Amino acid sequence: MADNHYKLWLNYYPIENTIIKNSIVKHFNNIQVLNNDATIDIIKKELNIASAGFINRDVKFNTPNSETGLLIGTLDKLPNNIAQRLDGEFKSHEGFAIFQHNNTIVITALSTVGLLYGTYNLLENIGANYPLTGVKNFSEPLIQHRILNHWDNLNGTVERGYSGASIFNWHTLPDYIDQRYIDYARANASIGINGTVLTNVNSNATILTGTYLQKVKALANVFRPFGIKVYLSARFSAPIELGKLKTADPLNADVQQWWANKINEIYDSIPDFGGFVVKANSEGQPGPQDYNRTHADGANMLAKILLPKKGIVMWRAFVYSHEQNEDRHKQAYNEFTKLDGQFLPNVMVQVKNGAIDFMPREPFHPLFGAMPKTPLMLELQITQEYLGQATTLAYLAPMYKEVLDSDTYAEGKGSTIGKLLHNQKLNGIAGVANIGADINWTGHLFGQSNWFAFGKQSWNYNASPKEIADTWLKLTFKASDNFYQDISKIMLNSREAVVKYSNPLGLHHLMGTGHHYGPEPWANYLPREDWNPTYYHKADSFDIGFNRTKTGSNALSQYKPEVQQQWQNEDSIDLKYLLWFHHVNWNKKLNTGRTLWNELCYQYQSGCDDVKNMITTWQKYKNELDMPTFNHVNMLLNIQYKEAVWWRNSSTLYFQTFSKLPFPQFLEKSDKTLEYYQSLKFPYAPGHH
Ligand code: BDP
Repeated sequence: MADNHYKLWLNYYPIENTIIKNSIVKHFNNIQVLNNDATIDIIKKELNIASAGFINRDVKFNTPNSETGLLIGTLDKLPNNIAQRLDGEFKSHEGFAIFQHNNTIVITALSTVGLLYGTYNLLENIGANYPLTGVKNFSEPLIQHRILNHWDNLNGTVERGYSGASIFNWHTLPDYIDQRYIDYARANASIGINGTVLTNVNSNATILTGTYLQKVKALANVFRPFGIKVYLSARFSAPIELGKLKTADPLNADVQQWWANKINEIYDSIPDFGGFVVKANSEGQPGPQDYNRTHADGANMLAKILLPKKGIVMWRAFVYSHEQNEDRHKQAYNEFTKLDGQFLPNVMVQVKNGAIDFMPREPFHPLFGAMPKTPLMLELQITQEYLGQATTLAYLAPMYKEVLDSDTYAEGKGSTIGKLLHNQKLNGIAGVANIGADINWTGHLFGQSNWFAFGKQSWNYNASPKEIADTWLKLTFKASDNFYQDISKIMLNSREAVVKYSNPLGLHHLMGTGHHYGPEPWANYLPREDWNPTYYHKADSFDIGFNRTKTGSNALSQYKPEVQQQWQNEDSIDLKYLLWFHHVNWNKKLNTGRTLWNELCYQYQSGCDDVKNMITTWQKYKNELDMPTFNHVNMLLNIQYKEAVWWRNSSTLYFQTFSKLPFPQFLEKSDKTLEYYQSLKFPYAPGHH
């Protein structure tokens, strides 16, 4: 049967294993639910949908004279003898426990949202074919705020979105509640996402008008029972644009009053409104520095009003200074570390994983571990702005894990970013969404796995990318074990393949300017020097790479000494960061046995070979999949291969104009010239804004 994959990972495919099937029949035959609210209604509905899919039957609640198969209730409602087992265990109202008591499976939590998470967890395990006997699971989120950031505009476009228009239809809201909103909330709740910023960080003040707030309220009402709060991006100059004030100076009394009134108005409609994300004084956005105030002044002005309402401010650290001769890597750190300790307790400074901008690979952002008195929020990108967008299969869980496991040494060895976040009193992880109105939500079917992984990893930063991939595959495709194993391998290697054929050895920001899609390492025509690829690779006839050590920009000094030690020496640095920190001679012999030039060529080639292997592997399963699904991925992989070759050929030809060295034997030669590639005027240019 053709599958359009609208259902994401919530397929609830029929269970074929008879033992598992019988046990589900038994447990679903008498379900007792001890609470009652809108979230419980969702739980019941979900159980019905799942049961229809898994065993083609309705679930039965409160069947008389029959043993309870599934007992769902908050801890305070459970019979004492069962509740005792968990006394004092829960630290979070979102955590859940699933266990067997005699013949009954029990799902419990402190809140009904916890029960919802528990229910989804049980259904996921059934979907992934894990047996129910002896089920035991206790899970609590390690991070409080697990938030999607939509870069969605009010006109329906999505900045850096590659999967169709925005799912939020501001035109028909609040009267029209699209089924999509409900399905979106289901999907998010099923993976533990508990917040959503509806609007682009490049914000439009219109969202804060009364008319639009009614639309936001309608969405908040849909999302609330799923445990999802809504947030908005706040345009700093809104008091001028909407309030007709002459200034947006955060220390001005009228400005403060305007925001206080506005925030009251929001909470009147949405009593559990989450708060604001703010992009200020960055890429032309207005902000407190327009009035000679600091980021802390700006953030605190909003935070002070939000504090009694339990709202938060997520103040972005993605800024660059006007000092263009300062390495861009250093700018956010320089701006923000001096403000440590000045932010109100309900402010998080939202920091991208790396110091430049969501490159396929970056060393971790030096702000992590450098602001001990300020809660930081990690910002990851789910949409593949710099990773081939929606034509590329790049499973990002390994990248997220690499970031979360990065050791900052802030409090000695083992101060990983995941742990640092967890230890903050207030913490969160944001993911820039890859969701759009395409029927399968994410354009590339495998984009769904990144949304899924983001939820799982922001709940538990220790979660294994492999396990997440394996589960996602089983929930997404009905196929053989061989398929799951092979495709899981493809997924786990896929992001590395993109790194190799586009930004190998620590090179970065080599993409076409504007569209951020294909290669344009030669571009040097943008008004800000640090927007140009040539600024980043610094290739010349002797060397290539950005010297960020003491003898260069010394961005390295922003890291703790132990980290500096790992990266300061071009002989011992992990090759994946080599050209991020060092300007290295083309002929330097690396520990791979190859010279830098040959290694560079090798990486480009190896990335292309990986994509070829992905195609071969995918094609092995042609007969196991429905045709549209097979073709969708097959065609995209073939596009990806062309792109990989485009990156390889144009980059190696271009860098050869500096190295003047011959291509090694193993490099597949280009049948086109560098001039040809340079003359391409962004032939694909998707998502160009
Ligand atoms: C860059 C994007 C741009 C965003 C900006 C941001 O190209 O569209 O507005 O990040 O995060 O990566 O603010």
